[in-house]
Amino acid sequence: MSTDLAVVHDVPKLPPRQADSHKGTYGRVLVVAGSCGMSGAAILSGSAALRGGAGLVWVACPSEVQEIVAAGNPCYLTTSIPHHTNGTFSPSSADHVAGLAEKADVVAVGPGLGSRPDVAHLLRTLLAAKPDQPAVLDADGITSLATDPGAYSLRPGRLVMTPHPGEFAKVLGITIAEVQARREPLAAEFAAKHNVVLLLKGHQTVVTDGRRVYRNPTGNPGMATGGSGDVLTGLIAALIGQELEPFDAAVLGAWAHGRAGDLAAAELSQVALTAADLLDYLPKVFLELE
Ligand code: NPW
Ligand code: AMP
Ligand code: MG
Repeated sequence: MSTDLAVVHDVPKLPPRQADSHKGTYGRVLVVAGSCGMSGAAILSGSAALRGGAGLVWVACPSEVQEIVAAGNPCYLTTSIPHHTNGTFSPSSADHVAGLAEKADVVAVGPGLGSRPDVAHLLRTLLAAKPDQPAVLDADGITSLATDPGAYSLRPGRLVMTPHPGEFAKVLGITIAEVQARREPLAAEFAAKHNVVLLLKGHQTVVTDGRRVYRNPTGNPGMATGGSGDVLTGLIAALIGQELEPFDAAVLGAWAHGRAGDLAAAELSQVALTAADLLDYLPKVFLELE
């Protein structure tokens, strides 16, 4: 199947900002992320959406971590998701999140949420509520739904999924070695089957919609550090909020994320690189793109 894919070489650009514009012009992003112990994932994704140029970012996180997440960045808004005392979500939590998504242009869902049946229910409710709204699904958002794969098809043509090989292996029910041996054909088959954009992370990240494929040349092993992927999730959502189509946003997001990692590694070393550094180097990447 991969031989039939059109290879994309050009990285799309964001449209230039117009003088007569305001924050509503650049997209309202809702990030649904975080949990006790993984509040950092929500902070990184929300901050990346801001660094990616989103006009307004809301981070919806479990109420028990809202204060921590709010303290992580003064530039996004936070909103809490009600939950049981053990951290799990009820059906009304799911309806609450679907209601929050009503006013967003794009949602970014999954980092640090936990991989559990109640998360799967919350995500199915959210994805089913607004099928035309673009969404980025990552991390626990992807693995929670492995038992409900029909949910991946709930936003035809509007969903970007960003698994690492371990997450994709769980979704497909195969080993990580099997994923790595056939990265491109497996990604393309999945993308075509569910009508999603599939971004398979790692050395030479692959982005495909089942018809086209982009092989990302940027990035380095310094990015193999906790939270790197959470940054990518928010970044891609921000690019979609600025009117890029999901495939184009995934391509530009993968390229810019890797480029930020390369610029950061050149000054800070691959060894010392952290996910927060990716946020700090994204501005240099956007300057290069202007
Ligand atoms: P192994 O065993 O290491 O070789 P998980 P996670 C494999 C949140 N985070 N190539 C890996 O393989 C995330 O958002 C929160 C090959 C292992 O088997 C998630 O919600 C942070 N294999 C949650 O934590 C910072 C690869 O996948 C498995 C691979 C769990 O996410 C950290 C691990 O996957 C984190 O982002 C590759 N390139 N990459 C925070 N500060 O709040 C991974 N694997 O169990 O889903 O663990 O990726 O850490
Ligand atoms: P995650 O595992 O979800 O935190 O995502 C890790 C991010 O860092 C992905 O965007 C990967 O493509 C990137 N990354 C990790 N290791 C490498 C590597 N060896 N070369 C290039 N990019 C990498
Ligand atoms: Mg991740």
